Amino acid sequence: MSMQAKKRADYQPPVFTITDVKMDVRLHPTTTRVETTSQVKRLASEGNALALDGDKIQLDSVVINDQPHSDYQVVDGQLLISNVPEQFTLTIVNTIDPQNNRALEGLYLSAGTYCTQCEAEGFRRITYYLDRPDVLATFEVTLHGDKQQYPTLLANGNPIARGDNDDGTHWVTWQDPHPKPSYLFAMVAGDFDLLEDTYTTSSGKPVKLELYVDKGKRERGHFALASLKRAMKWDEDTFGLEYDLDIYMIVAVDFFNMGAMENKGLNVFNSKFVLADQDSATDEDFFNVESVIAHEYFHNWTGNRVTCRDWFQLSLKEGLTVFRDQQFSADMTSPLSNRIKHVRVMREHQFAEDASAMSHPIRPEEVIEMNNFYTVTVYDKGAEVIRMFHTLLGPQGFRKGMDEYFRRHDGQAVTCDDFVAAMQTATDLDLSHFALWYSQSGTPVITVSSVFDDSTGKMTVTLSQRTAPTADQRTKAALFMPVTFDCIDSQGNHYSDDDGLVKDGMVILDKSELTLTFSDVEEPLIPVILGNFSAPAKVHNDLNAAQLLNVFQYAHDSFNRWDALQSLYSWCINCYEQGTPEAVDDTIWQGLEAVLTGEADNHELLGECLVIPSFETLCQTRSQVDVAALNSARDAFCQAFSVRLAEPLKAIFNSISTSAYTYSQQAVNARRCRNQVLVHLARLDDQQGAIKTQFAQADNMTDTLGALKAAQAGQRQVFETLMEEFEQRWNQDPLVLDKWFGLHATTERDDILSQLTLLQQHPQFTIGNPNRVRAVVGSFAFFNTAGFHNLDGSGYKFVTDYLMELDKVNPQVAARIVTPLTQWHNFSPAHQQLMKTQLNRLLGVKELSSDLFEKVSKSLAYQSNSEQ
Ligand code: B3K
Ligand code: ZN
Repeated sequence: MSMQAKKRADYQPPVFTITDVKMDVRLHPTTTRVETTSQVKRLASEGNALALDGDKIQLDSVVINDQPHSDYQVVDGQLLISNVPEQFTLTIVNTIDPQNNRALEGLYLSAGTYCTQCEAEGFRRITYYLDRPDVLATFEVTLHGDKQQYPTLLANGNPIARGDNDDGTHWVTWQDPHPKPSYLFAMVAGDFDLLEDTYTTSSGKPVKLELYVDKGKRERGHFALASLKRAMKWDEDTFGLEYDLDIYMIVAVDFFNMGAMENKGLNVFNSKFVLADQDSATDEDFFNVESVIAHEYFHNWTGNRVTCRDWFQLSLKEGLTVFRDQQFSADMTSPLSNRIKHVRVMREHQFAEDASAMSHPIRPEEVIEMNNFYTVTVYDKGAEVIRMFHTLLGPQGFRKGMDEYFRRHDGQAVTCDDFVAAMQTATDLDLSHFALWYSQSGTPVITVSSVFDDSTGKMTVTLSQRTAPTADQRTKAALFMPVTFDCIDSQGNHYSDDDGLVKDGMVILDKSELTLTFSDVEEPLIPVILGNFSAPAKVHNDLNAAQLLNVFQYAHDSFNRWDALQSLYSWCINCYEQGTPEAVDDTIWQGLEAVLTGEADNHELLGECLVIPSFETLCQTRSQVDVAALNSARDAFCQAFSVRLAEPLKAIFNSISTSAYTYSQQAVNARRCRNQVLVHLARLDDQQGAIKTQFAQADNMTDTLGALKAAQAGQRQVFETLMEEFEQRWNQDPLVLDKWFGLHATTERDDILSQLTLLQQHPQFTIGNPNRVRAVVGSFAFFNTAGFHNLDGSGYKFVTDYLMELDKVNPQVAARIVTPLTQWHNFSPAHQQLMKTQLNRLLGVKELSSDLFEKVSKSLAYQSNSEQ
């Protein structure tokens, strides 16, 4: 494990490459034997030795061209083999220990299933190899395992042979004809329920679809399989992309560090993103299953066929694939709620990352631990950048650019620059300035200022942009941004600018400042910008409450309408924070009442508009946050919201019927809206009955959980009772129980730490399972505002103590959960001090992982930067 940063600028092409690999793997819990035979070829003259990556493996022998070779040494985790020919066959035998692999990287054995996770650098835990994405080889893998315990033996590609051995084991040989980097390698062995289907591609090729789930979970797999078929069809229709093997397999496992992995032909999934039925999964779970299934499938082209040259280019595949899955989900469900979902992720998490010590461009410049860079910046901001290409080029231009990208680079390992160059062929627009999005970190702020001259009837609106310095980069330049622009008056009339700079509702902001002029204006107009969140920016647009309500009423863009209410809520909460709640006067409450009554039947928009901005989102427009003050201001506003709007809220609640469950967009919108209303109603004393009734009568998990969340927000007594009932019902179902763990961990109560300790003693809890750990400790650190930020420092200490344990087991997950601590700079000095104390404790840990080391040390270094 190296604590040394690698730099993007230091990329060197490989000195050797490997073209074909044959592996023979004999599974054993603690001593799995791996024999790897590779065809190795020298590409460049420098250096004599072949340097192979390896980690936590025991080397048994090295053979070159059938001759034992002893001229090698292991230095800093690398196997250096000297005196090798220009081209040769290399056979390495080594042993690994899957059972004690609790980091869940490489080959591991958990809950009776063997599986692998190789991205980013996990293959080196299986054998010594050129473990870098620009070395592409074909693989043939023979897997041996006990026939009774592991009737299913899988690897990438197509099965070509199988047989039984005399000792009760059996074997299967798999061949993947597509050259691939080692990070896409996968093996699975276990005893599963299998769901099968076929899909015929648009050119008429049949593909076998196989979904492997835990025994007894078969019925929960149908939705995932149907989602896969929808994704396959969509990619053909939208991008002309077909699947390229005879078989596509998905395996769901319970122990997994993240969502899923796009291994060629053999995706491995966290069971959370496969298993779904109406009893056990919420609408959101269904949505996530479909979107992750699609995401991994789409990687087959954007990631696998065209892969990354080096890990700094990660956004090449991730940003693009997230954008593709977002477009798919929008087409399958609804564009508006999807867009709002993306924006919430950006505002709650990505903006916070950009403002933290971990700030990095979507194409990072410097990395210590690659696993730390699977971030909201690389993924979600990366997808926003791809979306801007789509906006600027239009759907047809974008498709043309994508076609060119595949034409040029199919089968290659390439860079983000290559992607931009392919897109450039599809547009007259010069994309060189736009490409700054790849190298500049930080969130641009667009400030809108307007001047109205009563005497001339002229109005000017100036848009200016500025990106503040970030931890990783001091100087910033103006970005190239497509900015949606609309201008309205208090009656809802829309205006065009004199010079026609706004074209089709869009203006390009590519300088630090841009001014638009409007003539024949009778009152100050209201500029409405960044419709559909057309660029990943913050907006300062100083509109008052009446103007925000006008925007809600008249703006063309639904996202702008939703956003106007978000700004209004934020403004109201600010009044409560400042001790002037009366500034939220009757006209505002009447305006909000009009929103509720006017949109009562528009469940989609209303369901979103009834969500008060989260604490995390509010933090992004504030600095040095006094946590208790902001949290109680938010609570007080929510309380007032429930009381002042009780009647229209009740009317909406009663108007939405709860008919038998279906997963259709209309039904999802209705449930979301009704459950959101219930959260507000829960704050009223007389609404216990509604919650209990819903809990008792629900025929689906969405409404059950809706009742629990409402009770958590406003009826603690009821909450406790219902939670007990829920636990009894779902005690044996860990995936469902995670929801229960999460609800307990996010409940704000004085004895929360002893509650957390109890949760950790629950028979279903284990530190070895990332889903459990995230549900309990992750939920607490990320979302229990009062508990985590308690000014006695106990929340920070609790999380830190836990991370010290977790880091020894699973550093990747530990490094995720440390994130809220590293964002100390958002909070008031008293919090900062307490958080930094805990970060310092972590830094003092002997043998801290590179994962935690990178995040903690950067975070503490940021301290000295900002104090300079
Ligand atoms: N490519 C994987 C993520 C791998 C994470 C490695 N720490 C899943 C995805 O983005 O589809
Ligand atoms: Zn991905």
